Amino acid sequence: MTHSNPWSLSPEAIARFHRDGYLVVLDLLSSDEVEAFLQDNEDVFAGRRQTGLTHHLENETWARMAGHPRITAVLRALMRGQPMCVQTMMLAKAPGGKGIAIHQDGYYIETEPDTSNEPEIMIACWIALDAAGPDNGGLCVVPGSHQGPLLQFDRPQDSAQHVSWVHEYEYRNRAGKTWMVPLHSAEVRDWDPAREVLLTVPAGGGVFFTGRTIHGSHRNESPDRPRRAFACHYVRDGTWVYRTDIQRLMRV
Ligand SMILES: O=C(O)CCC(=O)C(=O)O
Repeated sequence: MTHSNPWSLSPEAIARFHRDGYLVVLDLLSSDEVEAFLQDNEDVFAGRRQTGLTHHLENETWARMAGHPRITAVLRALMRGQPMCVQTMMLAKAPGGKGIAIHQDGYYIETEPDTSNEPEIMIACWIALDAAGPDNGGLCVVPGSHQGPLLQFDRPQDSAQHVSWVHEYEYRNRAGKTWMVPLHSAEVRDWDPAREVLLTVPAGGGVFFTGRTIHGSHRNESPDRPRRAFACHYVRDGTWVYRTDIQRLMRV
């Protein structure tokens, strides 16, 4: 973890990100910023406002959060280029709520070039809006997993722990050719659970991880503590995203 000023990441923090495939920044947002964002999204948590993956393109608060100067300063340092926001997600997990099986984002967001040579051309920023840890379904990562390939995957194996879905997406290449690709919720096959690190992140803290880093979350086992998080995924400018539903990138 780093306690350094996230406006200017230390060379050690940057090196740790490239070694481990993730970096926790404890003080990404102030408590006032977290509170204001939670309040602004009360109707989302109450189910009165629907939000798709591109809600930041129509909602100013989400756009401002995706382009928050602290987040973009960290991204620029880690990505070594101009970040472009691909998608944004509110990940609210009430007590008892299921997690997202352990996966690599490069499977859901295929790009050209892909993430094999430089995993950091795709980076997620996952922001804890509540203190998040092992008991309430916090984020987990497999350190160093970004240095390997995109792995084989199955459907999530434990339906009590993890959500499951199937969806067909339209893809379009740079030349304009389109085709359909069925995707499903994925769980990496044959991974070693002993390598999983269950992160503890305070509200306002963020986790940055690459498109290859194995990560996910488990069920919220807490009786009374929600785990609300906001996740933004970015690619380096010039990277092609194949899925047409998230192809309109936002410069941040
Ligand atoms: O918050 C979670 O449960 C998992 C988040 C995730 O998989 C992601 O942001 O890519």
